Amino acid sequence: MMPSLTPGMTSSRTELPSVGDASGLEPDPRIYPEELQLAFRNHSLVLEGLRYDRTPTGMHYTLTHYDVPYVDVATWQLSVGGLVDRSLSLNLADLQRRSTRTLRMTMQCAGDGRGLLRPRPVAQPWLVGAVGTADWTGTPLRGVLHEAGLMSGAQEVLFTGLDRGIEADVEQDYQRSLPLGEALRDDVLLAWSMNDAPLEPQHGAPVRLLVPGWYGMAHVKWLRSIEVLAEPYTGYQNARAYRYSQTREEAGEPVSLMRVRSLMIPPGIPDFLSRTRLVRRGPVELRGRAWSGRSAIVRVEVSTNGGAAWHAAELEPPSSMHAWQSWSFEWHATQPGMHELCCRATDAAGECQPTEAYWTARGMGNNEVHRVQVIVD
Ligand SMILES: Nc1nc2c(c(=O)[nH]1)N[C@H]1C(S)=C(S)[C@@H](COP(=O)(O)O)O[C@H]1N2
Ligand SMILES: [Mo]
Repeated sequence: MMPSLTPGMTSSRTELPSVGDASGLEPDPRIYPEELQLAFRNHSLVLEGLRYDRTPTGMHYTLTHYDVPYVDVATWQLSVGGLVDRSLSLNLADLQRRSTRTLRMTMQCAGDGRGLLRPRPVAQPWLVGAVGTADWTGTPLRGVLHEAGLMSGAQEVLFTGLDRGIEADVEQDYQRSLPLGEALRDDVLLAWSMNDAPLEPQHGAPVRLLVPGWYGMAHVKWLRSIEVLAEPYTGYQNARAYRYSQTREEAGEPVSLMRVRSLMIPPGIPDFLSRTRLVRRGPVELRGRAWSGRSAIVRVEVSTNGGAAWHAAELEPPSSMHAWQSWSFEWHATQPGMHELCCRATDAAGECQPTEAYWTARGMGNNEVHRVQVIVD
């Protein structure tokens, strides 16, 4: 049941080891060593980190499909080409001379919650917390595209990173495209700074794309080229990986804007291994964050009995249009014993987090209610 990584299997692509069966789904809740290896490389936000409106950089989640590339800023260049009047080649100083903008933005990986699914899609086994909020500084992409001059027939913009690897037997650069209309939004940035400091290597240094509202996969790190296309891009990350589908073969809908979500800061103190919480009898302040890339959050509710009854939480306005909102709820913990605390948010479009997992074959967009086990002492 537990295949191990096979050392030295590098001679031919057909010999790359695979985990689980061909469907990529695993009914056994125990994770494979290969998933654990990914989990160490790609860490989530510790839930107590939800206390900070702006996530300290080292606490911000990170997700890298292949390797973090080593980039020499002194020689780094960003090329802009394709359906443009003039191709550009820009270095970091060229970008930083342009108009700059800073925005506070919440970003979440589309795969967050994948590890909670049954059966489980075998990939990065996020539980909860592949999310963070940072102040990002950069220059609007729109200005750069206009300087290059868009030719008629331009439809999409393709972003390529400096990282390369193999997924589903396809050797590839990490690439994602955006529809032209999204790429021209004035809040889509070429960003070189996170939380008032130069980007750290794992977050895409020297320059990454930022697309507020979209799940993480759109925010291409270690940018090396921007290419304007006449047709929708059909590469792996757009056409196959980030899809909502019931089987891995089915095309399904593309993953784009973040679905409504909320998380709770676990109250009390944790048991080291299980993370079950211990709280004292009496008033307990429950707090957390809620966000949606689709529309504003209008309501957050809390349940203290596993979702049998829901109560409205206090909701604070966001510190910025693209940032999560803080919520709080005073719980009177009177009954000793085990309790399951839950939170769920509803957005202005009427979307509410489901009680059951949102299951897709690639484990995208699972926004089920967040549950925290607590023992009242
Ligand atoms: N070049 C490149 N960009 C990338 C990725 C990647 O693997 N390579 N991962 C994407 C995914 S899936 C996510 S969730 C975010 C994570 O950004 P972070 O590591 O800065 O939190 O980066 C996105 N941009
Ligand atoms: Mo992601």
